[in-house]
Amino acid sequence: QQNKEMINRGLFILFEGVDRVGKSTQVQNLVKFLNDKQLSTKAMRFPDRTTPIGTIINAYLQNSTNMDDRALHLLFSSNRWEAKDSIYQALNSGVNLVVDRYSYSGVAYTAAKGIDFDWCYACEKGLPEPDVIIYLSMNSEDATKRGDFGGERYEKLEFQKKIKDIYESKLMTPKWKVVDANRDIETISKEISDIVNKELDIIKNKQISTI
Ligand code: T5A
Ligand code: NA
Repeated sequence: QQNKEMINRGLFILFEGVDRVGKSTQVQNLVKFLNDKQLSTKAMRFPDRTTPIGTIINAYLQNSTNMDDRALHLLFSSNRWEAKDSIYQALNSGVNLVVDRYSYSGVAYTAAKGIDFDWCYACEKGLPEPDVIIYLSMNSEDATKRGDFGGERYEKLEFQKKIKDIYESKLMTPKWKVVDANRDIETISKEISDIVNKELDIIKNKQISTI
């Protein structure tokens, strides 16, 4: 017990943004940066396609199944709830988590289909809240020109613009760190590691809040 209180909890760092802005690339670089500093850090991603729920989501994303929009939304949300305990476990044991998409992706992508925003948000309430949210920003035309764009169901320009609008007009708060993603990978990584370095000291002993 006493020993446990001496461990600083891990930081919950989230990357958000539309398709192809470079989230997975930056997650990898930040995990490496933190581990190189001897700060134990793990990557996590949503959807987690490895669970039974994730398998259903994956089939949908690869255009091989159809599903009601709300049913799908609840699966994406469940896929986060089923990870809740392991998120707390990691943070409470001092492991930093660098997470690729989370609740805000869930809300933005479903609301962009025309489903009520508050309904979309409600399922996320009570999940552990990220300490730092890094939003990778670039215009949709440029994002769609990046590698492999167009392979999955949501990768259509008009839909990407709607998602971007919901992120930026309804989800973003002053706390979000907006990073220009239309630069070379190393420049972006440097800006992000500077942001995270600052937050490491500020957030150290703050309680984990919920959405
Ligand atoms: N979704 C997700 C929901 O609808 N609801 C939910 O609740 C959740 C969690 C799958 C889909 O599911 C939706 C959102 C998605 O449509 P995913 O598995 O995260 O989500 O999607 P991915 O296809 O894996 O990833 P993204 O398309 O979002 O791409 P990333 O991770 O933003 O970009 P990344 O790093 O893979 O890079 C893309 C390409 O660009 C290059 C890379 O080498 C790569 O080729 N690149 C750069 N090129 C030039 N300059 C840079 N700075 C670059 N950075 C990367
Ligand atoms: Na990705």
